[in-house]
Amino acid sequence: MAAVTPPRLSRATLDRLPASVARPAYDVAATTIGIVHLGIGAFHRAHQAVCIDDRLAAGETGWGVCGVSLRSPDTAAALAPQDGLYTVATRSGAGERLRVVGAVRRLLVAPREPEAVLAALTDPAARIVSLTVTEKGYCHDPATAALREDHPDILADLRDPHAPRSLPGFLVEAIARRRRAGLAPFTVLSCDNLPANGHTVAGVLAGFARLRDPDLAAYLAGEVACPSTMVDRIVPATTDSDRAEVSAALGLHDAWPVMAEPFSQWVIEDRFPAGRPRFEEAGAELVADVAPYELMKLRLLNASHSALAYLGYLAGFETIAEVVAEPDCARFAAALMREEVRPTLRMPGSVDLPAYERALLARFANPALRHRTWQIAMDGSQKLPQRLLGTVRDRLAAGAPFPRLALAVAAWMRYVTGRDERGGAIDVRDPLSARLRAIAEEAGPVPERLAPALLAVREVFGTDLPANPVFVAAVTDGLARLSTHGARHAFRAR
Ligand code: CS2
Repeated sequence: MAAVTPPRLSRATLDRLPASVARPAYDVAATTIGIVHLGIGAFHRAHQAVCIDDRLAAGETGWGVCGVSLRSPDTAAALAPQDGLYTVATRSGAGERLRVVGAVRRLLVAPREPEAVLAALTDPAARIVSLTVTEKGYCHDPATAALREDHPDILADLRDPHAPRSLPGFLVEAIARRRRAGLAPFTVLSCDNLPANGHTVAGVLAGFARLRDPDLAAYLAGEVACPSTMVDRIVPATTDSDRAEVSAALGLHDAWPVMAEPFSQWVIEDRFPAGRPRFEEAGAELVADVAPYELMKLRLLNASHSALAYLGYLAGFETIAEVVAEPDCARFAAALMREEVRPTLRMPGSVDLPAYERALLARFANPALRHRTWQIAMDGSQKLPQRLLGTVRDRLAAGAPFPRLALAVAAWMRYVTGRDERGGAIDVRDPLSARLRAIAEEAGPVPERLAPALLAVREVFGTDLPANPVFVAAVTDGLARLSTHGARHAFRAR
């Protein structure tokens, strides 16, 4: 017997939802767009959009979101027939809560309709352009944060600035058009896991504008606000079984629900000349300086996530919860945070780092989130600098040891060779994967050769780290441990 597909989630079917499912407490159709979001993936939908949904419900109805995909049309294809509605499934050992979010009012796909995206960005009502385009979307050099002028998308956007494809290309063209039309610029709100993300995006925009027109670069520097933010919520990729389970619970088909942990944090630098929703009334923290919070999150959460992902993958674990269920792996992460990272952080007095670290381990252990080590291992060349290497530099400057961070870097090296400990192929997803693999093949497996060969990748390690004998020795030692005893044992030995 053919399975009966339930009706689609949409405005017309909202009233069929079971009472247990939360839904927009406002007239979704009556809201208007005030925010254009570039990179409408699962993270935005589980994080910023939920906060905005709360503000729409509180009556700030001019801040709906126009969600733009810079690459794949998949999210738009899933959500457009649902009037932009989707479910956030909050999962923990205590069970699951479902909430239908109405904040995303329009969906666009940049490669298919670049003019429509530019029109949305130049609409006078668009006062914030927020971003979750992942590290590689910034077209920058991760080690220096400068715009990569040789990036293929940047070269294409310089040749044809009026039909852009990159993030800097879209934003600079939109700002130029607004300026010509006498419209105030929007605030650019980066919500990516980059240190000083506002400063970073301002830097790539300035770099791109300078190549186009120095006068535009000066305008940008003087007029466009790019506040920094720290964003945090663990949001694993949605699987087909998640889709089926959520649709069954709704009694309606949701083509792309998002899965999230209960925890959510958003710290925002309060610099919005064009106005903003009262994010603080939806749980966000508005502060004068986000930098300490960003470092805390990148160096504690994301660093231990990446360390557990590379070591855990090599040791044969599929999810982060499985890794930290092993006492010696959990001890490794706790010691990495306490002994190697914590001494490098300077936090406002109100922040209790030991409590934050304990809470992280509890979040990683969430049994209901199947967050795959393979997912976190993606794009390591773009993630390592801000997650691990900034801390390493601080430790080197202080003459302090960092064996666990070095082991994590070594595990990344093992991982990008593309072969696991049993000789099986690893599906390495990284913009540099082909180059990294070629370097590893040329160097061969001997740690004394493999370590310096990969350390020469300047975009990741800069020029200082490969020249530092203490760092080179620590990473080589980590690789030697991995190849002699394997990752499972390496967790234990530390
Ligand atoms: C993870 C992050 O995939 C990854 O690299 O470390 O997405 C992490 O889950 C979030 O930053 C948590 O806020």
